[in-house]
Amino acid sequence: MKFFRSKKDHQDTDEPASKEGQGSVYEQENKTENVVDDGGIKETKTRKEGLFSRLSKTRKAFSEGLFGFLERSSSIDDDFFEELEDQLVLADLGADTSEEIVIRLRDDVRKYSLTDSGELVERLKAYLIDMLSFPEPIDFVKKEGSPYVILMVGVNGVGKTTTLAKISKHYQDQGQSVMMAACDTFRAAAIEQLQSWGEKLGVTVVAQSHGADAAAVAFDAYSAACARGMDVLLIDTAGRQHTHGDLMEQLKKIKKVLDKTNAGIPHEVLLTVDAGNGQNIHSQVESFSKMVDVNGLCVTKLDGTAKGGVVISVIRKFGIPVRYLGVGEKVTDLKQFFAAEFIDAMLPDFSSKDD
Ligand SMILES: Nc1nc2c(ncn2[C@@H]2O[C@H](COP(=O)(O)OP(=O)(O)OP(=O)(O)O)[C@@H](O)[C@H]2O)c(=O)[nH]1
Ligand SMILES: [Mg+2]
Repeated sequence: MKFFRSKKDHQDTDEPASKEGQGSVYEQENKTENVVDDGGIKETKTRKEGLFSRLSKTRKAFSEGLFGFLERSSSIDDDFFEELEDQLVLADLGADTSEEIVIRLRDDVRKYSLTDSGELVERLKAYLIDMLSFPEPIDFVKKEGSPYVILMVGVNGVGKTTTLAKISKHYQDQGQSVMMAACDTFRAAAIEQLQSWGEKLGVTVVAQSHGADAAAVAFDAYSAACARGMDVLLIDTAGRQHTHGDLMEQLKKIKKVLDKTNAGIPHEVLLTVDAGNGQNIHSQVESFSKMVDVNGLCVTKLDGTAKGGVVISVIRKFGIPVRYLGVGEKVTDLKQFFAAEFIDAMLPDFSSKDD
């Protein structure tokens, strides 16, 4: 029998693999309807409109090498696993995660005498979903007497301000009142950029002048948000290189001032990272976490050609959940992160041709 000549019909599995509990919100929000025939490829309506279609370039970058390799392979031996590991590293999964996955797959092949390429990919998907699964995200917690405060941090140009605007829209769509704080007092025109988003979204922006103390702006904004009984306060901050000590200290000060005002705020410190930065993201997560206890990640620019595997390696290494994915420049181009949906969008069903 030739290896990797699957007779299984993997095309029937358009529904993403999901883990009980983890995928339930995703499944509820993405009930599939209308099957659309798109050039011979059957896609559900959900897939066409959702993350699957937005990640088309990333999916290609992520899975093309891997699938090409599986198609070329004719047997499972040590060389096969070695190259499989290389392919996972090339897909930006990082060396440790790739090694861990290959160890698990090796075990499976031995234990279950696997010879089916489709089954191997399904197992790979299940392991990835397992690695990425966190308890369902708490999307919004109404805090007694305090708005829900989110501090946006990250290096320059990764998409912090745009993501902040997208998150504002996300909460507004749920009927929450939102206020913004312009704590990027460093970059010219940053305040105006946030004010412009505020105008578009009908959100009040608390700002001082260029060069003002960012922590003082955060304090003012928090006081104003409390006084007006706002549900959510989103704080924009200046982009800073994680290696820049003074700027990182400034970020710490913003957090300290907020925490003094009301212990436990900000409720979320969201580090925005650009998927295109690949494994560099690891050092960003490390440095920002040390300074401000990052408890969530936003991964932007996944609509581009980034491989996206870094999402997997970062979660694996730091145990910090990814909360949002940026899939374009528009205010609606934001997706909440669900492991099963993400893996489904990154790894299409694999089926090999019959002889
Ligand atoms: N394609 C794409 N572009 C994005 C995404 N998110 C942000 N951008 C673009 O990235 C550029 C920088 O976005 P900003 O939101 O200003 O980034 P920032 O991190 O606030 O930048 P600084 O404040 O200068 O550090 C803009 O052109 C955005 O439109 C995304 O998910 N996809
Ligand atoms: Mg900005």
